[in-house]
Amino acid sequence: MSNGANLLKSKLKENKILKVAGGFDAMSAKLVELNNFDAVWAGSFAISATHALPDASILTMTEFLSVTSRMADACSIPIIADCDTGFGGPSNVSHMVKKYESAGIAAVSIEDKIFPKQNSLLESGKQELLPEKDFVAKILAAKNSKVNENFMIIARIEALIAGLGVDEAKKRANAYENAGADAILIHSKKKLPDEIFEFCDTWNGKIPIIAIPTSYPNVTLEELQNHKIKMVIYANQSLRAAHWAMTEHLKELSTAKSLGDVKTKMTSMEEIFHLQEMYDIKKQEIDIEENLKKLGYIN
Ligand code: SPV
Ligand code: MG
Repeated sequence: MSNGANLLKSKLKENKILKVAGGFDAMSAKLVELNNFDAVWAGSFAISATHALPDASILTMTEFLSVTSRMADACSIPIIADCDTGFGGPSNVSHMVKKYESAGIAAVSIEDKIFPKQNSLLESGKQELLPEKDFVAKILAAKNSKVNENFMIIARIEALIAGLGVDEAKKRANAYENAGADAILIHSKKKLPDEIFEFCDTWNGKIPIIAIPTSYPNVTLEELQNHKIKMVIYANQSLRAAHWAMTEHLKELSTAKSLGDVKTKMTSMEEIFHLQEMYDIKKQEIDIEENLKKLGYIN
């Protein structure tokens, strides 16, 4: 079964915090792998942005899966898919888990908001939670539909995002762990990690806790680890860095008299050839030619 899921499970047993960075296509996922991260986050914000569409449940499951499975094809490290609210009710979640697992994705994250959801960090966004029972039903459906025990169902709690406080977050974490979730992703939009730390220090669950420190970027890995966080996801920084680099380049190029005038930094074609394994094609061609010679088709 899926190697990514087995690999992620064994990494979670190591005595360290796992570092996960966002990817939004096969190339960015490969770059996450080449820079020694433990896994890739296929985030709905970044993937929606590459379609120039809002992160608001606009893309379909098939569209997200198509991008995410190309990321899995390109990488040996696990891919963790952000599946928003699970694309519908328990039956949709069940279908989604089957499709994502068979595409070689290691884990899916589903969040306890109402479909259609809006990005959690959107200023004055709509952040309405699903009743606990309805989200538990989705976890049960997800759990029943996976084949490999190691394929992870991550339950993402949005109680802090919705302003409902740490007690509601802990109540939901208990319910989701009891329902069979393999990890809890606790999200916050506060500028400091205080409520995340309070949750981690006072919740007595056994499954790993995951955090996305976009809104509290000054927190250190050591602090996260000291508060029992097992995985940190740098969800959207690679997308934003790519957007910035392209914008800077295109600004300069748009007024340049020649390409030679453009001074923005860019990767050489040679490096891209390596990333896309162009030289393997050359090796294959040599191999085929030798075999054609052996078979007497060419001298
Ligand atoms: C994403 O990266 O799509 C996430 C994290 O879900 S956040 O944008 O903070 O909601
Ligand atoms: Mg998302």
